[in-house]
Amino acid sequence: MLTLLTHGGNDEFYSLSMFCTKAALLLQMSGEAWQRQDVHDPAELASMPHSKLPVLSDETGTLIPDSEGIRRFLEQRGAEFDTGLSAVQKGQSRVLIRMVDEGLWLQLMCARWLEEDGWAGMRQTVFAGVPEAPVNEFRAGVLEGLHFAGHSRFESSERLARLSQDLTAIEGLLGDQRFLFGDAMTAADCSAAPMLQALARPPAAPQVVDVVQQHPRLLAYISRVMDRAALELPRAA
Ligand SMILES: N[C@@H](CCC(=O)N[C@@H](CS)C(=O)NCC(=O)O)C(=O)O
Repeated sequence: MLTLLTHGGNDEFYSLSMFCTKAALLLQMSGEAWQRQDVHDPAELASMPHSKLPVLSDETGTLIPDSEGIRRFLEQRGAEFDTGLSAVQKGQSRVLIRMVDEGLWLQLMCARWLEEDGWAGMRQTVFAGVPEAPVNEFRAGVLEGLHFAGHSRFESSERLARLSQDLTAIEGLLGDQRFLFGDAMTAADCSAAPMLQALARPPAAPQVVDVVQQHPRLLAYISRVMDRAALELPRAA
């Protein structure tokens, strides 16, 4: 059986990491037998390839890092995530996935780690009970990364304006459809729904949550994907 190593969740999130939730959705769509195991020990996290989660452990104990690495691994075993999509739609899906995983992800990092009220929420959830010094040191590293990427150099209002543009674009692609490419879930939904959900509720900063709340069609879409996932996805062993 495959084991997905994940960050923990709570009542609001299957996992506080949207990439772990993405990998769980991909595994569920693949039809493979799998279980979830949460990693709580920082030393165990540090020992993972890339020192990040999600990581998939296969039947031989081989570790496959990164949600896109996990997707590729599942496809190599026969899974199809974009059944029925044309070549153009497959191209659109790839563009969308990169935009979500790499563009909206930076927005989420700013919303949770940079904005002070987002960070206060992180201290009460993800880092509840964790001593101040190592958490602050880790945050400083994240903020350095956001400075290098450039996102933290913008005014908050500029970040919010760009977020609004991106959400409007995704809402336009979704239109009246149930999922991003029609009536059935595809790989793009596995990326988009968890990321949008993470932006739509704390610990994302309130001003970011407010921007997402202005997109009721996206909110309905998030529920469509994630409410079913909450019922179907395995809980941590
Ligand atoms: N590109 C990776 C990103 C995974 C990722 O950023 N994981 C974060 C949590 S959302 C993590 O484990 N961070 C731990 C660390 O940086 O120490 C994917 O798609 O899986």
